[in-house]
Amino acid sequence: MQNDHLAMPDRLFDLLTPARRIAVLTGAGMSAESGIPTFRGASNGLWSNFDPETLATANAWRNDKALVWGWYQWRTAMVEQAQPHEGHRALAELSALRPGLVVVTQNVDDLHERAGCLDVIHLHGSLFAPRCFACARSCPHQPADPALAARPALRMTPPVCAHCGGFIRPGVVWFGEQLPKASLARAVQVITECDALLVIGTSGVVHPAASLPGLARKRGVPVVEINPEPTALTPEVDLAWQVPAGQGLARLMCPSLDSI
Ligand code: BV8
Ligand code: ZN
Repeated sequence: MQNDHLAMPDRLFDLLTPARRIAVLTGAGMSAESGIPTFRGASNGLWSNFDPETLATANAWRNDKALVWGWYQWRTAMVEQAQPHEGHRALAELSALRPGLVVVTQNVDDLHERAGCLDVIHLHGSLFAPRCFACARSCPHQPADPALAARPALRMTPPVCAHCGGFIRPGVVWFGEQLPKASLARAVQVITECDALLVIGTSGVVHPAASLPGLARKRGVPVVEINPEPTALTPEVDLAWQVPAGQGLARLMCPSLDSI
């Protein structure tokens, strides 16, 4: 075994090379190397200063919309200043080699799209699709003030809907809310029909997303996890490559680009 801790497991090629319909399930760890805190990360996790139950729920919004809106403006400012990393770009390259590749993401950022991935399913919505809490009408995304990236707990009054005067909410799926039906249905279809599944940067604790890899697994489709830490999904995967997404995916795509 090479002493390079990033050494690609030999089996990875055997599992991926024959695949023509690759599906990729990503979580917050996929954006970590772009500087976006993960949800459950040790020190700088998004939840380290806040508890999901106090912020990412409709009740939190009803109780303190200024705190919730300020938290999402902080996150939006961070994402707007972030850049896709080599792992995002490697997935875009892989999608050019395997045109059927679909990214199913739990993330609400736009880094996959900015890296060039053309088919991205957002299971948990997007920071860039705000809508009215009262009448559900979408409203145009306004870029966040870049200065907000340094102010995670600033309270901010949300804008109001031009149509009904209700408050505008982030276009994300909160805990206790149903996932968008069409996105979930297509994600189930894509993962049910894929011939290889990459699971990247997710702790596998949030449902129903965490149950998606099982749909591939039970059909005997190779499931490969890329995550520096073991997760709730690790026991179920065929291969756990414990490396960061950016470094691992870049290694996967180069120099072996033409042999995938
Ligand atoms: C639903 C958008 C049902 C918002 C998110 C009570 C009532 C209703 C439902 C429930 C309930 N109790 C439990 C549930 C189910 C609940 C759930 O699963 N809760 C969990 C906490 C137990 N699910 C829901 O509520 C879902 N809805 O069930 O509705 C229903 C039915 C009928 C009628 C009404 C309702 C909705 C879930 C969606 C919640 N919204 N996000 C926002 O962003 O603010 S979830 C949030 O967690 C993010 O989307 C995030 O992506 C997601 C999952 O977390 P991960 O992505 O895995 O991130 P995490 O930090 O945990 O892990 C990071 C990983 O990356 C780690 O493994 C780390 O090792 C790794 N990593 C770190 N660095 C790197 C890396 N990997 C690679 N490279 C690196 N460099
Ligand atoms: Zn409205």
